This record gives sequence, C-alpha cells and structure tokens, in this order.
Amino acid sequence: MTASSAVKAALATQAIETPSWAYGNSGTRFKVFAREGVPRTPREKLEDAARVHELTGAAPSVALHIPWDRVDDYAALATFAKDLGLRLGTINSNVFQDDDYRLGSVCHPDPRVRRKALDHLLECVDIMDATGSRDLKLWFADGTNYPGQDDIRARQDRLAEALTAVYGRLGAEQRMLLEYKFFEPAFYTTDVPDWGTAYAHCLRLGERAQVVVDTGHHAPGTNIEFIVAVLLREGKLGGFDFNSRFYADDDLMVGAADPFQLFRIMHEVIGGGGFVPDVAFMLDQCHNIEPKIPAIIRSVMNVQEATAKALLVDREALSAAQSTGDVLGANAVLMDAYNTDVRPLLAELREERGLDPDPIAAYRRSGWAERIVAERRGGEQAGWGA
Ligand code: LRH
Ligand code: MN
Ligand code: MN
Repeated sequence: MTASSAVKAALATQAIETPSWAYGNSGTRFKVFAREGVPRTPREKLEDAARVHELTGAAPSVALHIPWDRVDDYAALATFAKDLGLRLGTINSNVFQDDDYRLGSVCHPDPRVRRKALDHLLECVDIMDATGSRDLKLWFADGTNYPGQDDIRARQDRLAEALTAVYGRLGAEQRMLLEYKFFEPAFYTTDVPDWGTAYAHCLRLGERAQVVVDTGHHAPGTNIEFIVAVLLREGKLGGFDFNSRFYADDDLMVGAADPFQLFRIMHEVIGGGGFVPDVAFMLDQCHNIEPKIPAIIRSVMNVQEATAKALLVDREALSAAQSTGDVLGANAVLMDAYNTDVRPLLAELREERGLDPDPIAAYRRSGWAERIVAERRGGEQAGWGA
C-alpha cells in the first residue's frame, strides 16, 4: 500500500458527529440572527444533517441536546434518523437554562434544585436507552461569581454525589463524558473548570467516565495537544467538542482560527492510537452569521484535512530525529506534513467513494438551500434561539 492509499484508507474510517444545535438559529448574547429555512423541529435538523453526511460521507451521527431536541418518542426519532442514513449520537444534557439554576445545578446549595438537575441527567440516560446512544455528555454552567459566595469544596462534594448517581444509572455499554470549561457563565469559580478537575472526578467514578475536550474551553495559550496526549495516555480521553476560538468560547467553525492547532491535536490522537472508537470526534459549533449547512460541511472538511496531514507525518523519520536529539529535523518532519496540500488527496478519496470532490459546491448545486427556504415557513425555530 502506498503512503497516500494508507492515508485514504484511514480517513475513510473517520466519523465526525455533527451537533443538532448547529443547524438551528443561534447567536450571541446580543442577538440571535434568524435565518430563513432553518429547521423548526428535531426531524428537520436531522434532514439537514443527512445532507452533510450524504455530501461528505464522514458525518454519520448527530448529537442531540435535551431539551432543545425534546420529542415525545425518541425511538421513533432514532428510526427517522436511520431511514435518513444517520444515527443518533451523544445525548447532551442541559442544566443551565432554567431560572432555578441561577446559583448552579448539581452544585446548587439547595437540595431541591440539585434533585431537579439530577432528575434531568437521569432522564437523559432514559433517552439514551431509547435512542441507542452510547455517550452522555455533561457540561455544567455551575460556579460562583464572587469570593465567599459558596464553599468551593462543598460544591465539589455535591458534584461528585450527582455524578456518582448518574454513573450508577448508566448501562453496561454507555459512557459519561465530562466536559470542562474555564469560565463563563460563572466568572469567579467554575465547578468543572479544567481537565484536571474533570479527570479527578472521572477517575473516581470508573472506566466509563471520560473527559471531553472542547477546543474552545481553555485559557489563551493553553497547549491543548498536551492535554490530549496526557488524557490518551491515561485512557481517559472520551472525545472532542471541536470548534474554533479567537478569544473565549467563540464556537466558530473548527480549523478556522488555528488549523495548525487542530493538526497538532490530531497528531497526538494518531500517536495515541489513531481512531480508537473511544475517542469521539464531535463538532460543537454555534456559528451565527454564515449559512448553517455549508459551515458544518466546512468544519467536517477542516477536521478531515487536519487528520490527513497528521496521518502524513513520517513517524519513523520523526522518532529517528527525536531519539538522536535532532531538534530541527524533528520539527521539519512535522512541518513537512502540515505544509502538504491534502485537498487533492481528499478530493480523490471522495471520488473513489462516489462522492463529489467538492462537497460545498455540490451542496450549492443541490438546491437544498432554496428548498428549505421555500418549505420551512412559520412555526418556532429550534436551537439556541428557541
Ligand atoms: C458549553 C458547551 C457545552 C454545551 C454546548 C451547547 O459552552 O460547549 O458543550 O452543551 O456548549
Ligand atoms: Mn462543548
Ligand atoms: Mn462551549
């Protein structure tokens, strides 16, 4: 097998999960921009996701966010997805959009609020049972705004208690992915601010509790690929929420702000075992000025490009240079791979798989964008803007 056919064979197995909420209206805290033709229901989000998978061949599953994607019959939604050639993926819990959660959810000082949040998390596991989802993603907006506002350690105890209850409810094949974020909406302390805190909780819980790395959730300058390498080494990297940031949790298209960082991350993933099924590649973006579907296609393509480059790293030459202390040589091996234009290789791969070599152009030609504008009129729009 030539190097490029080995790279293509590996790329053909990569699956990137798209988030239901990226298809709906979203915005910043200043304004949610409504866009014509966006999905009004979870089913319409899946219809859009099916286009992304059809055109890229690389996005077979869709993450749901509860209650944004609340439906009466989740098994029926799973069947609907299957008929579209998709699968329902990670279930994302939401314990941050209720007035009760002003002081937190599972870390709230009031046991009544904690119970309410826990019930929601347990309900998410019921939903996973119905959808056949493997992963439950937990992100907590919990934290405090002022020194002294609450007891930091007591909040950790409350968090541990809730996580233990949810972990105990998981089925044998289900996992809990704990996401961290250094600030926002809390500004003084956040209860799961970093990978160390997430890791400590996951370690106590057990094997099926793993850390999820959202690329937008770190302080500027953080070496994310180092975190990835360490978590992989510990068998605790559950997956990624991929997006780009310039400043904070910007939720822009992945690979847009710093494609080199994405390459470095994928280099660690490949070095740490490649596409092991345990590492979920998920997008978590909330782009709000550009059209929804092509921006998701762009993100999928950006992940594929970074992955292709990481697969092209001449690992033998790299370790030879590393072991002889050839600093410049080692760095050159990495940069050679990064500076390779992999777009022709990806176009070739798509053609070999019966896909259009240019998914965005194919989307534009498909008429889907015009069709949804014409057909999806009236009703509530789903997502952040709902
Ligand atoms: C929090 C977060 C988390 C949520 C999503 C909508 O900032 O990254 O993953 O579920 O955004
Ligand atoms: Mn996220
Ligand atoms: Mn985020």
